Amino acid sequence: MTWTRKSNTVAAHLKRCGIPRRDFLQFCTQLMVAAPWGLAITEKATAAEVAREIGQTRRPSVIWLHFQDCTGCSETLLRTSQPDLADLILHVISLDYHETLMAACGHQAERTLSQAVENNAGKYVLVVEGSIPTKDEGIYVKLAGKPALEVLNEVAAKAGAIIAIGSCASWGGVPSADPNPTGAVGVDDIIKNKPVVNLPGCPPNPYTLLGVVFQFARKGTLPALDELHRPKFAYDRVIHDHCPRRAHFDAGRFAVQYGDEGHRHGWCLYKLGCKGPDTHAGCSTRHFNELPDIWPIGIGAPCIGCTEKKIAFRVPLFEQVPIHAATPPDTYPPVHVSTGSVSPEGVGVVTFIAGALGGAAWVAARRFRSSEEEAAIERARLRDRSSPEAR
Ligand code: FSX
Ligand code: SF4
Ligand code: F3S
Repeated sequence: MTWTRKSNTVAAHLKRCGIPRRDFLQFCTQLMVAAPWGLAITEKATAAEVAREIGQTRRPSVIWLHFQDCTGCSETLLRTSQPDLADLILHVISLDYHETLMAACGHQAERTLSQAVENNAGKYVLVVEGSIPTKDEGIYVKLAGKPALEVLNEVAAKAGAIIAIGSCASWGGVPSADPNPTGAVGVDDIIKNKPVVNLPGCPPNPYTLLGVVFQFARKGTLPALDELHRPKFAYDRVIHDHCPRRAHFDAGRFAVQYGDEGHRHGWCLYKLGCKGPDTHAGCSTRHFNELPDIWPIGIGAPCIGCTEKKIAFRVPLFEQVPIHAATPPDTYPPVHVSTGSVSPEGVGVVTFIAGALGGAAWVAARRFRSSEEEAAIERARLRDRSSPEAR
């Protein structure tokens, strides 16, 4: 069969393979959630409109290179909660080379790579997973006898777009932790003549990757990036701004030890070293594996700042990050106001000011108390109340 431009669209391919439209719509909904703004293909009112947009797109050719990594980035893409969805992802993109997933090996694998590069030269999306060793002429990772550095330079030269998936490919990640024995660096330390989109995270959200791939395939453009070359649509806010445990932080309820009362109650993990206040990522609203609460803080583990170049694998796990914006609720008005003989307007003003000042002092005093400190204070209060002097 001769492939025409039209017959190789996502919609035509899905139809040919008998993939249910329901699955495709579910996938498009996930994409809309992952990129509610900032991506031309998902800025639509309904999943059906996103499906129409993506359906008309030519299946993007993706070449995926692996260097120093744990394969978590590939896992996050394909370890969906429903096998059908993982299958669908492999239908909507054309994954032309991926060492872990393809059946080919040896010379056949080498041929697959060179064919994938030649067949779609200038158009394919190069996805790099893992850091690149640069020490000792890059001998620590070799593919077909060539150092990773050389393979990366060759494949990047003919790529239409380059995406560094994961913290390792973005800036070295785990392998670059001190003392960085292999001289591990990220892709944009090597490739200087083309833009590289960084999708840090250990691992990152797979829909962020798919959103960028489809934006490029459909519009030929890349989304707006921040100063670390991360797409703004996915890395515009810090975890702390929309963390479900934020109310506990504001109220001064902290876990201080794994398994303590505060931890079991789902209180804030700041005192366990949570880096959420300094970490730009969307994990708190876009969970993994399409399952509610499947993300670090959701399962009781502090955020390690895996999307930040200067935090993960650099700052010790239990070290506390500074709070840049100590926000509310220092000025909450009291919920109950007492009335006296003065005019209602006067009462309002006086109680508001007193409440605000008292509330601010109380909240400030409580804010960084742990659950155990709280418990000790409560025990002392009860002791005082039951002492003979108090009676
Ligand atoms: Fe692993 Fe990817 Fe972490 Fe690195 O993710 S999940 S070590 S970012 O390169 O496989
Ligand atoms: Fe959530 Fe961490 Fe902020 Fe606590 S410190 S509210 S756990 S992001
Ligand atoms: Fe990483 Fe923190 Fe999210 S550790 S996965 S940025 S919660």
